[in-house]
Amino acid sequence: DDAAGEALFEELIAADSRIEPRDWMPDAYRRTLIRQMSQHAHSEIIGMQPEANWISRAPSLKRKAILMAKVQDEAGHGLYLYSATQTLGITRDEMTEQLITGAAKYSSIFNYPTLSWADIGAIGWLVDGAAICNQVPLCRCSYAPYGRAMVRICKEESFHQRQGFEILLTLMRGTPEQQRMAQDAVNRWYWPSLMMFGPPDADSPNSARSMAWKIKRFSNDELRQRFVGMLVPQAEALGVTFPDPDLKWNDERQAYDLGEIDWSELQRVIAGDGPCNAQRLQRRREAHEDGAWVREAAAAYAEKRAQKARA
Ligand code: FAQ
Repeated sequence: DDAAGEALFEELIAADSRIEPRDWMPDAYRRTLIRQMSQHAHSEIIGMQPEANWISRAPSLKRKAILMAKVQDEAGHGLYLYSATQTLGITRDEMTEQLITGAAKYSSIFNYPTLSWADIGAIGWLVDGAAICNQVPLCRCSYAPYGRAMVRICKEESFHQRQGFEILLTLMRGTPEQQRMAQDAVNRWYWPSLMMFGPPDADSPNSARSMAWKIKRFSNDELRQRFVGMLVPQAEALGVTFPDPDLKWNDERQAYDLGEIDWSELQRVIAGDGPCNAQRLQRRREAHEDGAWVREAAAAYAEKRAQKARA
């Protein structure tokens, strides 16, 4: 019954153990996981678009092959995450509907344009870097299917991040124009990558409960801080700077002080008013419509097989 289920749930959470799909769980726990995991899946799928924009213009065959593999990895991440989310009792069709009608969120970061080849480097380094910082703790998420999906996803993201770093390193060792291109991409992606961690803790309505349930292991600000700490030495190695004159080491806190983040920009982009929101959703809707014949053919084939089995 519910009382026994709830007691077991609390016990498993307190013991840092895992909740499996068939275990009893509070409705709000289920809802918050469906929310976060489906948004995460949508982010992976929408996140294919800014990078796909450069597949046909990659500077060499090798770069093109690597970029195609990366974009395919993102599709794979989206698919595992949709499958993991389905274990909570929502269908793939429902999730797709929420995405293409604009009812569901996806990460703000994928609403920015990719203006030059250097953006592919900056995305790998900064966006995949932020994704790793946020997702490594999710490998220990209390909901087991999410944690398990994250293990493989994080391994692939680490490769993506090194790939981005290496693109920027190559540009920074190139001509002055290539160096300017790399610096310009870093200037444009730096602040949006910090916004990927979500609003500041004081304005994060979901954090306290998600941390108590051990879905999130660290707060938005803690992870953002950890990310900047990781980036600074890498930026020095690359020879790029960040567009934050107030960024400096604070000896007392043993952490970097950051300049003011423009939170109104994050709110605008989440609300649908970023540079590419309309284009991203439009493309996703077209892809869904273009795939209608595949879904119809698969359904017809399944029906035919079922009929044969009955006969
Ligand atoms: N964008 O109360 P909180 C990738 C929403 S990485 C849009 O703090 P929470 C890899 C939030 O949903 C990107 N919305 O919420 C890749 C909530 O709205 P709701 C995906 C945002 O959940 C790389 C409201 O604001 N990663 O795809 C954002 O506790 C390269 C209040 O916020 C994940 O999804 C934002 N930046 O913490 C792919 C990781 N920030 O739902 C391709 C999993 C906040 O109540 C290429 N997710 N919101 O209507 C998480 O860790 C969490 O959901 C947070 C937000 C940290 C994003």
